[in-house]
Amino acid sequence: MSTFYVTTPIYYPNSEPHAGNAYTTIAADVLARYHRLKGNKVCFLTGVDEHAANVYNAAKKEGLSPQAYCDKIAPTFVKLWERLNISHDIFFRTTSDLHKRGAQKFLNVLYDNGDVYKGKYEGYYCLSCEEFFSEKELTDEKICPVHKLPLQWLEEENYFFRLSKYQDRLLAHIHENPDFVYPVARRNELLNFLESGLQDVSISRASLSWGIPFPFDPEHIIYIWIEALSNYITALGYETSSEHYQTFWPADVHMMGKDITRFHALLWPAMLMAANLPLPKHIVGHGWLTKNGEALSKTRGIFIDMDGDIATYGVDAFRYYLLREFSFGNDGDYRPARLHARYNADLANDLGNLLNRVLGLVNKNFEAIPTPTTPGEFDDEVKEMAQTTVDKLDEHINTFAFDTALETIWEFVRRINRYIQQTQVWTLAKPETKPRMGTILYNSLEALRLISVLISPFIPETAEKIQKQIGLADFDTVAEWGCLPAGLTVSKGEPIFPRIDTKEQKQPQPEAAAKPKQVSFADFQKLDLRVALILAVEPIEGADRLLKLQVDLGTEKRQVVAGIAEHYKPEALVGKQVIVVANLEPATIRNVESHGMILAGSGDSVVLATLETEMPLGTQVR
Ligand code: ME8
Repeated sequence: MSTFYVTTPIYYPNSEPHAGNAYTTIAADVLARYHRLKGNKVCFLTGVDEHAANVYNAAKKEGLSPQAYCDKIAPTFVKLWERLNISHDIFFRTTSDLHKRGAQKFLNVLYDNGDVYKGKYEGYYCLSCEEFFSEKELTDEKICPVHKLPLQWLEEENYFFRLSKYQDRLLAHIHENPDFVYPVARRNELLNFLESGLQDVSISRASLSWGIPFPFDPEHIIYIWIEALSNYITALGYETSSEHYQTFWPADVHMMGKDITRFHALLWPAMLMAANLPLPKHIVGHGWLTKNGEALSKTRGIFIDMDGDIATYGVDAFRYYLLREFSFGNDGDYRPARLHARYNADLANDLGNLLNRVLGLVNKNFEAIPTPTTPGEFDDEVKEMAQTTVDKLDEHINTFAFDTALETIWEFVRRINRYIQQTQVWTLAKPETKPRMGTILYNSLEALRLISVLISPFIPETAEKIQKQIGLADFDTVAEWGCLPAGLTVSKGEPIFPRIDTKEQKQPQPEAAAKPKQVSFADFQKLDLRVALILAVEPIEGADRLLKLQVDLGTEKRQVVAGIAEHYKPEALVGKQVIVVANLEPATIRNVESHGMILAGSGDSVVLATLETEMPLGTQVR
């Protein structure tokens, strides 16, 4: 059995956790759950980094000892992880004895191996980053580039770690292991930084009292980053070289935000080299979650209303939105309107309606899940796609492309919607076609079972709900076609994602938008609205908002330009049914001909208009 060890950063408990911490932890949770699904032995570590100056200061403000303050805040992290269905195996606290003893042993090893020496340090220090900044990184104001707060000038007799000694080995390691640091942009940043030269780092503080004392000089406490990074081994039982430690070290994935990739990809590996320990396999530094373009920050009080959004849309929709909407390495602006749109389009419509529709047809026409006796058109294509979906998903998860991973599953979801449509299964209830109807419904349910397995790392509650509705007694984790037993009694099918209309959407448009003039019914009838299928989509060079779509109207194919590029990725559109204004005068937009218009709701976000269930192409919409 393979092992898989994944970690999140240990977060500062200077205040309660925020959505940025949740983002990293949900991503790590997906990896942990995915590897458990594959039968791997998993250890998923998260925790809190308690010996920080910002924790000390926050405690002081509240008149509490730092320890009492940590004891108050640490449980708020555990509570959030429970709320978000995080499946961590260890919640680690750096004030635990296990960590203190482990960190001291690690320091002794570095010292004994000759990589720690005493010297003098002076420089500008950020108490929130717990990091010195060199003059060349700063402007005249000496403000922290991350927190925008004034830096402190510190001068101290310190112990130093010979980081510079490892420069060449680090360079070689990153060059020889192209997948050591994800994504590529982060790897390039590190290589540039490395090439400009590494300096030794100070690893002790004489002026502070809140921390772990040096084993060989108790007047000094261990610099927080050195202590914090060592949590990845101390939590496993490094101190006693426990069986757990031997099973799981080196880590497979250290997951984090881009702010701290440098510590993990340079300082930490150098420390491990100095202690003759193996290096973690992947350092993954994702982008910033922003609000109105600004980084979330406990220090600066910029928050996302996680509680409100989870209360409205549910935990799974929140998890889904975070991982589906943003490309993992890049920054992403959190927009409730987009969460809303994704909820209704991807979850309620594509997945929820599919389940509902299939269960409805089974209940109406059969006593239980029918036996597949009558293969027919499209069956093999669907089965093949099931396998390619499983394979592609593996590839995307292994490269931390969570958005593409979800899109891959949703392509399959939409394929099954199309399968229902193409086979017109609801018309097959007559005795002579009923065996075929049963087979199509069996295949659709098997696809839904498989989909429930594939989505389970991302949206575990939904996965279980689907399997329960299909009638499976225990959660089935087999991601292979053909495992669904016939004869199960399916449930009535309560909607797993009931459509949600936000207050804003129900409210009439503001007065400012003058009331449109009434039109006669005859005028309305002049519009020829038709159901169409999107066949292919391309961006239009030089037009960020526009996409060029090829659509099938049943009787003919058309090219249409639509201003939806900021709201839909091209690959997410292919296979969708939309409503087209078919008799609109042709127009040339940015040199591209457009023969019609696609209908969409257009407010804060843009959401395509669709029919509640699919209909034959070319059907008139009135
Ligand atoms: O740095 N978007 O702790 P921390 C996305 N204790 N992720 C974000 C984010 C945002 N806006 N803001 C924070 C520390 N994060 C150290 C770590 S590890 C040995 C020591 C996430 O509480 C992201 O993972 O400041 C980032 O790296 C981490 O929270 C920083 O958490």
